[in-house]
Amino acid sequence: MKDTKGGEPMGGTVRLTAAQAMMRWLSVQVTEEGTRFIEGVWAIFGHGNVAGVGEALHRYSEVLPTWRGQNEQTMAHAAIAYAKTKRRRRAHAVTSSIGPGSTNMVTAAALAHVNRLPVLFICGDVFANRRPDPVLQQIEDFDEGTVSANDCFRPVTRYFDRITRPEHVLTALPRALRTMTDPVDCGPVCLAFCQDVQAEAFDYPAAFFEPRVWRIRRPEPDPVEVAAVVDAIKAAKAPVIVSGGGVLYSGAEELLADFAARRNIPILETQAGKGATSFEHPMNFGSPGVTGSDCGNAACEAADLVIGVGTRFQDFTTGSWTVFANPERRLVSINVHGYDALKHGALGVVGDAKVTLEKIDAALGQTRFAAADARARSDWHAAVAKVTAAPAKDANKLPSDAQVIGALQRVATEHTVAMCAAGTMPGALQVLWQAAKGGYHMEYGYSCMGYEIAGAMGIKLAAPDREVICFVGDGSYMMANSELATAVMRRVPFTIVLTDNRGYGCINRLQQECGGAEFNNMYKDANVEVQPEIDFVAHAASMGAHAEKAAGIADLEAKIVAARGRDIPSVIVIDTEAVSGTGAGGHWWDVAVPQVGGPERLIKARERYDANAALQRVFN
Ligand SMILES: Cc1ncc(C[n+]2csc(CCOP(=O)(O)OP(=O)(O)O)c2C)c(N)n1
Ligand SMILES: [Mg+2]
Repeated sequence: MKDTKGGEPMGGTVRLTAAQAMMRWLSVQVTEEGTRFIEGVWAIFGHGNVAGVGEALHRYSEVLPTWRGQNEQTMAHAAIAYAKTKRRRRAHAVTSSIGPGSTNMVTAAALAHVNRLPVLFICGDVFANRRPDPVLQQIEDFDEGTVSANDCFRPVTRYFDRITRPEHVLTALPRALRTMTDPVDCGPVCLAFCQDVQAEAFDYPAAFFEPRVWRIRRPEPDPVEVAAVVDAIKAAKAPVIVSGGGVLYSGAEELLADFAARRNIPILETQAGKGATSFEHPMNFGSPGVTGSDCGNAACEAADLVIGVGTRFQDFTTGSWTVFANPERRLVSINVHGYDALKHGALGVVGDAKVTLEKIDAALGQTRFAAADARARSDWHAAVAKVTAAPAKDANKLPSDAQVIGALQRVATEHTVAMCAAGTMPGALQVLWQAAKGGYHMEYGYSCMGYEIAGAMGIKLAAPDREVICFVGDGSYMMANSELATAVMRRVPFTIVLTDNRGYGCINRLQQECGGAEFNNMYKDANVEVQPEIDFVAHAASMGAHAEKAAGIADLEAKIVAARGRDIPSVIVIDTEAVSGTGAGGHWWDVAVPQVGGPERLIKARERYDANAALQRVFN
């Protein structure tokens, strides 16, 4: 029965194509604040989505905007950075044609999966009716008729569905939104949308298109688990808190800062958690592990209780499980997912970080620990000041990455966000960057080269009032830079600091630490006929960005400040040296060194490796 009121079908059914139904439905899924959960859709069209999804996006463009990018992977990076900046409360969709457009996004899906961030992949798929088989870009599996290129998304999405009938939209879409708005399961969703089905009509129930509010719930912890953790904290003498991304997603920043201050518990921030507590907070001891601060790692080594809050305990955080070295130490993990809460033999509490901390706090009474080592903390700040200080005026050598960070530090405000993903800078920033609250965005779950520029655009779209500083190495820039053109077109301003050290500096250092010869990382050690002279300024300028080269650290500072007035991205290229790395802090990282073979440096490296590996403690 068709029931119309004021021209709009009500109560009965609405005849739409499956793609039209999808876009219409997405346009009315809202957050508690009343904004669309899926703000809009990044799109590159091909035969697998132009006629179905493309037509539908055009039809609903007033209520669900479409944005054109340059590469499916980097469009998805922008989407992911947007969702991370919005603390998973809003997201973007990305649509691709079938085949290469889709598989271009598999890396981005993995990135979102590791980082537990919501993004909706709407991938064109082969014909459900199989009439034109094999359609252009169909991979054809010899053994399985239902396999398509989109099956690559299965291990890297939290929900995967293939829409092979128009009515599948009725079940697939609510499941997709459920996954993206669930704090426990939150992650990427792939809806593989058969291209013929996109265009097929169906009589959808009109009620399906009623607006729906998606509230992010706060799971309460089990009281017995809370009590066990409270007992463990009361029994401890020297606890530390490892503060991860979950603190930000649950909005537990203030509570955690206050909890730590009242009870004298040092906070160590992971890459995902950095910036939850301002660096000025007296209990902020920097970072733990491989890219840890000296005072932070000293606190970790002495700790008899490690309290993880919203952390996955990845190897950088734990120094591959060597940094929490006290033989008496126990591990507590507060996490919204049991998978993380029970890792490595931890005493776990499954629950929202904020609610769980509130309950632990209430039950702890007056528990307060001996004053943390304020001297170690101030010594650390002095060490940071030393490596980040501006070079002497007459210094006739290239600046280090640490000095580049120092330049930003001196001109930064409370609005500045430093962002990065791969290379030397993530470690250097975690150790050295003194972040104001909310002033840090690092993709270090997947550490994906090429996230940086598109990611910076995504941050700026989510937080227009922030000054976004994107650190990118020459290697990452070469891997993916083309969303710079998108940012120019869309007038999304941010500042890129491109550190050109002529190669993969961080991996070159790692190679040597592992006893290897310098090989295939820096251009000087690569199999090339001529050494490249890549003009990054000209390259970035060709896409319409404001681009210039900084003559040195003082000039870099001036250029960062000058960029603030522009409405387009600014790219500041600076030549840097590749030897120093982070320059301070640090801890062992498990990267396996060959067990047999020479030369001497390799044998020595393996001896060091064995000695460190013997210190690993992988179970509580
Ligand atoms: C997609 C991808 N490929 C490879 C790596 C491994 N990797 C990590 S950092 C790096 C080199 C980065 O070079 P650059 O951006 O120039 O930074 P630098 O260390 O020289 O400052 C490589 C190859 C990665 N993280 N991501
Ligand atoms: Mg480099």
